[in-house]
Amino acid sequence: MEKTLLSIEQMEEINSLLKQKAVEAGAETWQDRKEAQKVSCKFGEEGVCCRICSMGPCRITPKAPRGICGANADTIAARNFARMVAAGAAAHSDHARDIAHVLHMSSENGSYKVKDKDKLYKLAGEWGVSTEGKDLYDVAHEVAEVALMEFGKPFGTLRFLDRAVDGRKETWEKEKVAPRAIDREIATIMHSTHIGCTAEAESLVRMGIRTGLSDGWGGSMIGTELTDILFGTPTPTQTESNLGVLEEDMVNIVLHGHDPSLSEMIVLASEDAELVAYAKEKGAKGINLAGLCCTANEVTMRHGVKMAGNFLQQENAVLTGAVEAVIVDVQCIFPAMAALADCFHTKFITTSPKAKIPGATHIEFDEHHAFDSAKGIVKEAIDNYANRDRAKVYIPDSKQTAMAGYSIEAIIKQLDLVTNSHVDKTGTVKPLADCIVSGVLRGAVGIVGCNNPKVRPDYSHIEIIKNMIANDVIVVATGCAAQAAAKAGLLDKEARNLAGQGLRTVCELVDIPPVLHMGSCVDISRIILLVNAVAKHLNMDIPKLPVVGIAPEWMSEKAVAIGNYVIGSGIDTFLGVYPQVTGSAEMVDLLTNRVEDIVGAKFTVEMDPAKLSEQVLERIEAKRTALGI
Ligand code: BF8
Ligand code: SF4
Repeated sequence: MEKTLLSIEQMEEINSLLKQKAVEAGAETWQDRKEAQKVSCKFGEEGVCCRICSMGPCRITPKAPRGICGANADTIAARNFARMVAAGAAAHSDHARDIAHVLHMSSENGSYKVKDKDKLYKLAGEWGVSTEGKDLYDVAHEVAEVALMEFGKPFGTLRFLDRAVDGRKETWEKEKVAPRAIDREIATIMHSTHIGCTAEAESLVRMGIRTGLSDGWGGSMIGTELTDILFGTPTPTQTESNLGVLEEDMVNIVLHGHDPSLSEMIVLASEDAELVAYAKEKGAKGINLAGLCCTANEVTMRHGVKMAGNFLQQENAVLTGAVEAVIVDVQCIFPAMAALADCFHTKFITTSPKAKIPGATHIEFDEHHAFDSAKGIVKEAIDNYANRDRAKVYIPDSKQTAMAGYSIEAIIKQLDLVTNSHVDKTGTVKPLADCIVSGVLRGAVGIVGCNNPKVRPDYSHIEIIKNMIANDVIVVATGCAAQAAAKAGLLDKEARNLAGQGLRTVCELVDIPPVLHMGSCVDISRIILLVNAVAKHLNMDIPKLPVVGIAPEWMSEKAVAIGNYVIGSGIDTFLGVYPQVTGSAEMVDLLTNRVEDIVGAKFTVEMDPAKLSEQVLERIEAKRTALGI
């Protein structure tokens, strides 16, 4: 037990040692910049600064309660919030669009192939794409085309809404928040928040939910499905986590970003015999890949690639002095990484025209020659091995074993271990639903999202997770929250010893850890579908279930889009960091109260992880009481 768990204090001690390395190297890190940004702008913090037109910027104060056009605090905060949703949905969905294009270019002899044929054919069936007598790749291309149409189709609502439990569909229709085409929802927000359009906070909140849903039940869901089709549906995989996964005597490559169409090819290239031999020629024992942020989640789920860490760990990876290349694509990449890499031998390689960063080495990834392109990038890293300055190397002695890769399919397979096939159908969520109804599990929470220096990084994730499992609440995690859990050892099966008796028994019977790694942030669509499956099984709408979403350290616009689709899906969502709307009493009331009348769920904000945990447990028990279970 001792060896698998790492305390927050131990993590912080490692961070301080690495910070010391930064000082020695004359390198700046996020802690320095946070210090320099100490006095944050109150107007920005409260969401009441508007710079939507060039008559402004206008800032709301008691003496100036309206901008030049007359917009008040409610309008301004609501517009700013809605634009965050639009940007977040755009990021997730544009990632998904790229994956759809990759599926469209997949072929028998190309770099990209179909790995999960069953999933492709299932989706083809769901979308009415005929498969009979057709070549596998013709089906793949047609499915990709249908997916691409979801972004801009002129009529109707998103296809995946059909998957939802009846209560959700009815609510979305009644409240007019059923998303139409994904791009359309994003464009509508940009239009409606232009000067002189919507001034009413409630309608902006509704638009935010609809656009959020276009991400959760659109872009993100398409991203997850098509990624599984191309690269395989994740299965439980053992891996290791934290900076101790870097190797002294190997070429260390850190993969950072989000899009598996790059990272999958880098994984293949790093296993290429010719390149491994080349690395050996250069004096290394081989090539060692490690992931950061959501890319880590993607490649660990499908290949067991080790995880170097989460969002606020990205600079630490370079500070080890042992990384030959950080290869990035899109999202959550500090622009500061370029200057930081310059203080070491590390090559910071950008690959996407959507995320160019000054000071980086830009090698554009060519998806049409994906494998060769990836090989070229990996070769850059190998060539850099000779430049490593051994005197600067410090690889912390910390790595925890972790289980990752719990797709819904994988979870159901584990649940089948306790399904009596003489009585019940296998391949369903019934055992999970039974455990919740009987009270063996009090409920389930999804813990997701980023790191944020506004709170003690990783501490909130870890404390809340521990509190949940100790109280027999099973946890599913994605994104940087999952990485925090991994670093602390909470994704190890042994962590079941920290669980309450009910959860521990379930974990033993079903052979799972108490915290299930379900993937990247795009894969929150998996969590939504799992909850939806339980709701369908129990024949009730999602808001009734003792299920809660928590984003203890969220920071990105993507997280705002996610929050909106999680509440839109009927799941109460607890945030550990305040959204920038507090300058508007109406927005606070809408998000933490009135929105419940619209979609059956609302936000709660609490920065203290102990108090937040208590409130979550109370909410779960209140839902149980209401159900009479
Ligand atoms: O999409 S949890 S810091 S890495 S935004 Fe970014 Fe936040 Fe991490 Fe993945 Ni998600
Ligand atoms: Fe000011 Fe209105 Fe322009 Fe915003 S839209 S900057 S509140 S004038």
